[in-house]
Amino acid sequence: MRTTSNHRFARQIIIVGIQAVVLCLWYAATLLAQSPLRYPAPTREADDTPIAAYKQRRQALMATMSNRSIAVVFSADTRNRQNDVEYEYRQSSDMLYLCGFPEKESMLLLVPGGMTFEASLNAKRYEHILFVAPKNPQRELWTGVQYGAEQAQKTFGLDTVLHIASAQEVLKRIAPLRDTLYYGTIPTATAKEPIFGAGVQFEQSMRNGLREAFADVVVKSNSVTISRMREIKDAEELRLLRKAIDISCAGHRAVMQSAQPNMFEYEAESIMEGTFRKLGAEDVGYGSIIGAGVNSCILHYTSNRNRMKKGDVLLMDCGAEYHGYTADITRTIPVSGVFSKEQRIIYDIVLEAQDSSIAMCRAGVNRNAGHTRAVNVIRRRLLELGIIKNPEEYIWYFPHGSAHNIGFDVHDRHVRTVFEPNMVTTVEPGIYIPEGSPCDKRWWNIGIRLEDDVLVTNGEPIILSAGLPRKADDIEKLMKKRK
Ligand SMILES: [Mn+2]
Repeated sequence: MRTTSNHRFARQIIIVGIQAVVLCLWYAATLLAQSPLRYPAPTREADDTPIAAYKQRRQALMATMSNRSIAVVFSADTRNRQNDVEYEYRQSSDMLYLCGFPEKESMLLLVPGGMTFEASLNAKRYEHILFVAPKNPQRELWTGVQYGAEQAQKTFGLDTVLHIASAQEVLKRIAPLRDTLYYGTIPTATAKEPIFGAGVQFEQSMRNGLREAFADVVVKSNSVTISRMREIKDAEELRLLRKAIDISCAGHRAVMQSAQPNMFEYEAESIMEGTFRKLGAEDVGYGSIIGAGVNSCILHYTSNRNRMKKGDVLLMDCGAEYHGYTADITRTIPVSGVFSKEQRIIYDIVLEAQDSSIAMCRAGVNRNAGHTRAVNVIRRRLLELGIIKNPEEYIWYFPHGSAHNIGFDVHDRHVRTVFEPNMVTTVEPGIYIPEGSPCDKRWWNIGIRLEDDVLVTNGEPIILSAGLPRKADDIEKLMKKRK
C-alpha cells in the first residue's frame, strides 16, 4: 500500500518537474523571439564594383539568350569544416560577377523581356530578380547582419528582390511560358559516399527534377557562356584585380625584406598574409604555398611547417583576394639573401623561359604558344647542363602547364583558345629538382618557379605584378636591406 502511494508521489514530482522545465524553456523561447535587439543593415565598401557594372554584365548575358528563355544563377553552399563549425562563407563567383550579393541561400533569376506578377495589362515587368534569405534577428545575432529583401533591393539595384522560399513558385509561374531554362555552375555538382565510392550527382538530380516539373522546357547549363564573359575583364574588374595584385606584391616584398635562415615557413606565411590583411584583403585566393629546400620542389605544398636553412631557396606562391578578385604570384628567393651558383643558373633559365612566354601574351596569339616557348627554353638549357640526357625528360622537372586565367577564381575557366585584349593570364614556368633526382647532386633541392599576372592588350603585354622584383639581382638587392 505504502510503496504504491510512494510511487505515485514520485511520479507526480517528476511530472511537475518536467512541466516546470517545459514552461521555463517556453518562456525563454518566447522572450528570445521578442528580443528587441536589431542590427543595422550591412554596407558595401565604397570601392567595390559599382551597381551599374553588374547590370551591364547581366544585360550582356541576357543578350546571349532569346526572349523565350530564362536563367538561374546559384549562390555557393556553406562548407562544413567539422561538427558545427563551418568554413567562412564565400559567395559563388558567378553571383559575385552578376550581382555582387554576398549571402548564402540566394539565387538570381534572369527573365529576358521580363515577367509580371499581376494579371493587369500594364503590370510591371521584372527582368532581374534576386531571391534572398529573409532577415532573421536570431540568425543575425549568431552569424552577422543580413540584407533582407528590402535592403538588398535598395543596395543591389535589381528589379525586385523576393524571399528565397518563393523561388520555386516563381519558377513554376514563368518556366512553362518559356522554351529554355539555363542554369549556371551548381555549387556542389557531385559528392562521393565513403564506402562504395558511389557518386551522388546533384547536378543530374536537379536537372531531372526540372525536366519532370517543366516537361516542355529545355534544361541546360550556361556556365560556359558566363565563363566566356568572365574571361574578358571590364574596367571595374581590372581595377579590383590590380588592387589584389598590388597587395600581393606588397606581401611578397615584406617576406623578401624579412626572411632569415632558421625562420619557419609559417613565419613567412604570417608576414605574407598579415600584409595582405593589413592592406585590406578579405582573404587569400588560395592556400599560401611557402616551401624551403626540398619543399620548394612540391608544387602545391601548403603545410608550411618546416624550418628554412641558410643554403635553401624559398618558393612562395601566394595571392591576396580583394573584393572577390585574386592575384596569383610566385617568387623564389635565397634564404641567405644570395643565390648559390647553381640556384642562380636554374633561376635564370626559369626567368628566360618566363620572358619568352610573356612575349606571347598578345591578342590573336594561341594561348598555348607561350607554354611551348617556355618548354623549349627549359628543355634546351637542361640538356646543355646535362641535367637531362633525352629532350623529353624535361617533363620530370617541369611537370605542369604554365598559364591560366585569373579573376574571381585563381584558376578562372578557359574558354577561348586565342588571346584577346583584357584577358588576364598568369605565366608561371618552373624547374624542380628534388633530392635523389638522376642528375649531379649539386642541383638537388632547387625548386624555382616565377609567376606573374599579365594583361593582354592590343599592343604589348602588361605585367601587372611588375612592381615586384623579378630578376635575381633585384631580389638580392632588396634582401640586402633586411633588418
Ligand atoms: Mn598559378
